Amino acid sequence: MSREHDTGADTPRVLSRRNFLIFGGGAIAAVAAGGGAMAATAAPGARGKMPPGLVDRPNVRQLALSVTDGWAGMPRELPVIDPYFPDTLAPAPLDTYIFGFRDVTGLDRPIVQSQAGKAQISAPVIEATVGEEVWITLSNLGLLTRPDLVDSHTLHWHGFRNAIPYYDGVPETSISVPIGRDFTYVFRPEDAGTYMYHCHFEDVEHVTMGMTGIVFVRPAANSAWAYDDPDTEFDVEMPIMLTEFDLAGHWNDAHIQTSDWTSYKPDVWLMNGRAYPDTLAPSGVRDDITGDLVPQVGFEHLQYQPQTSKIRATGGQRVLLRIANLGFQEQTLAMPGIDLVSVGSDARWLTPDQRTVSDTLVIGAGESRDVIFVAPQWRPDGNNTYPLFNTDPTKYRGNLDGSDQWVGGQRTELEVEA
Ligand SMILES: [Cu+2]
Repeated sequence: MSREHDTGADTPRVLSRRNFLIFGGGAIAAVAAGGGAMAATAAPGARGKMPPGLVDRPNVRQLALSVTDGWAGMPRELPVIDPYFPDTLAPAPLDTYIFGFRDVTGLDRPIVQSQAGKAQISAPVIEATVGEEVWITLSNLGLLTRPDLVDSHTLHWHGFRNAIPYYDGVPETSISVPIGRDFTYVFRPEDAGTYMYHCHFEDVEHVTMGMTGIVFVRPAANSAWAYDDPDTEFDVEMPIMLTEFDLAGHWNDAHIQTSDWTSYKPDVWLMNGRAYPDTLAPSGVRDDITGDLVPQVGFEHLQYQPQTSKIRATGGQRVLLRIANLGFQEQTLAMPGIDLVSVGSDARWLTPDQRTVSDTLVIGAGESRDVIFVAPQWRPDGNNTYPLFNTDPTKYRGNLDGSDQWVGGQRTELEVEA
């Protein structure tokens, strides 16, 4: 397989990181530091829990996210890609350099600081309800493997219809958060649906390095409806964030090499930050004392990819898939034999005559879909798993001996339980 890995020396068309920092990022960071005095900020090491008790009134949901770098683990079955994978700088059993968000809500500040270098992919799901205010304090903990990179970060709520520039997280027009500082974003969601969030600072790089997450906005009427419509009622919901990794780009970032992201060529395709078969492994949890993510036994390489994509339901239950794509490619997913009813598209409710019923859905980069299906009845013959997978056979790597073509791709399954 031919791959191009540009050192950047012959790509004057592309604004390099350093040029960006000189011409844009430096000025932006200065604005951010100045603007931070107006907004809610605190120096690291200040007392209190995250978020630091900014407001005390009803209908305000307060969350805290930190941003840092770290290491993730791709499937053990993946073939070597010399020299990019596995990355020799990675601490075992991890193998791939990432940037990412962490949920640090409720943690003491020194504990938050101890999570520097422990990013996760994909980012924690943010849940909100129409009528609430959502305050999200973002703390930039810096990058431990690349202390030379003084990148700021932002939180951009993708698809949010009531955005104002101040809280929109686009650094060219607004605040970004420098290393060692906090900034609190305030949102007032008015429209139910499945949204996304991502960092918008050098966003091609930061997004593909792992700074992507899903936002659920629930209707005020009923938290078990996807939209303000009883036809969108569900029993079980599953977020599925689609992304891809060009592993050479991740290696380049870890090894202080420049990537030309215009030669982006993914090697693995992820659901919730994991490639098949890791998509099926159980979710990890956060230890609220140490602040650390704790993997399930036997899945230590998934410590920083805590979200499963395995769907579990009993026969007849209504399952809502909230699918978002923050990769750079369009993807087609299929669930053969299951009627997927589209009830929302890009966080917009679909009227009954706009809905489609198919076992296949197409989702472009930056788009989201809400689909509901009814789980089949449990079968005593033991055939109770139904795959949900990317239909493009080139978007898998396969394993070493060719016995499992699906390894490294976007594939999960529904398991119907008795
Ligand atoms: Cu960022």
